Amino acid sequence: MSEQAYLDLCRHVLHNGKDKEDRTGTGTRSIFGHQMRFDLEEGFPLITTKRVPFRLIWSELLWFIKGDTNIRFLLEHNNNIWNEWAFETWVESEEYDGPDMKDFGLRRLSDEAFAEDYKIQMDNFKRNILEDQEFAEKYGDLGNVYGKQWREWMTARGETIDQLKDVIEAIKHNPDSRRHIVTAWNPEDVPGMALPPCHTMFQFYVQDGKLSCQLYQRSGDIFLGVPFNIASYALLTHLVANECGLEPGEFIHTFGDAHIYHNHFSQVEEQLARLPKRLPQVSLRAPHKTIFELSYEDVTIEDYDPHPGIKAPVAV
Ligand code: DHF
Ligand code: TMP
Repeated sequence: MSEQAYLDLCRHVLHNGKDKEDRTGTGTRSIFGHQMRFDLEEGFPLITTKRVPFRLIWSELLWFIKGDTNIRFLLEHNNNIWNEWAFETWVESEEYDGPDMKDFGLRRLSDEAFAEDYKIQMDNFKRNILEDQEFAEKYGDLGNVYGKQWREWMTARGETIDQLKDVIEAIKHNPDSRRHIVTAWNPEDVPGMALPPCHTMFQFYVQDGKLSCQLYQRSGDIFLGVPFNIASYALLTHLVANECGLEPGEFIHTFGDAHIYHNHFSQVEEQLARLPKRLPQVSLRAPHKTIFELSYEDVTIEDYDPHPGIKAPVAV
């Protein structure tokens, strides 16, 4: 069963990982180098041992596919997963004149009065992004993150490369190629990004009418981010396969630093005590549209009957 690969990773890191400090000051238990395989014919790999909100995964992927890097699109879809990284740029700017938000990621966890101030500032920020176009353009943008690199990589000559469109054309016309690669890691742009890409590069592979995808993820937050990343790339594989007249094959997930944050340990234990259920199915309502014509309503998840969600704080 596909999900077992994920549960095995959780157990492996919890028991055999080494404790390691990290940028966020939270602390992690970590390993370096790991690979999981998901056979997409067995079902759609949306984790069932806790509820994972598919609508957030699909709206984020749609945002990448559209080449968008501004959280406004996400907020319009009631998706809050990138807020903290845009908010950080706002509260560090000269224009911000509210209470000091330094280290808000950690402070909101231990200081209740601060957490209230933070919530007020974050709610204001979100409202401004949604209601004020100029503010959104200035402070909603995360830099040249995934969408920009996938769809509009800037060349030294001042031209752009649409990596996603090119790779789809190449899969259609030269399926045996070993060069079906999209990379989000643009070293020139990394310093200007709110968060350098975690899912950095992926490659497609065609065999026996099936399309497989392998992702290299340099850094994986096993409890929060990784279930999203698995489902996101599995969905991307379905969408690209559909467009190329292929069936989905395997999703192969390769990691650099795979870690569990110290404040996620009890949540991981709780999840590991549960038994996986049958995997759901993804359904494309408009199979004849190209990937670039899809809208939010065109993709749904069916027969998803997970265990309840488990909350955990995200490290900023
Ligand atoms: N930073 C860290 N430390 N870990 C991440 O996984 C991460 N992911 C990012 C940006 N920065 C990150 C983008 N993706 C959540 C999931 C994915 C994600 C960001 C956040 C998250 O908090 N998921 C919650 C539900 C959130 C909600 O319902 O709004 C979860 O329980 O899965
Ligand atoms: P880092 O840039 O210091 O590696 O921090 C990024 C953190 O975010 C790290 O815990 C990995 C996590 N992450 C994911 O696991 N998946 C994602 O898609 C994103 C954006 C981040």
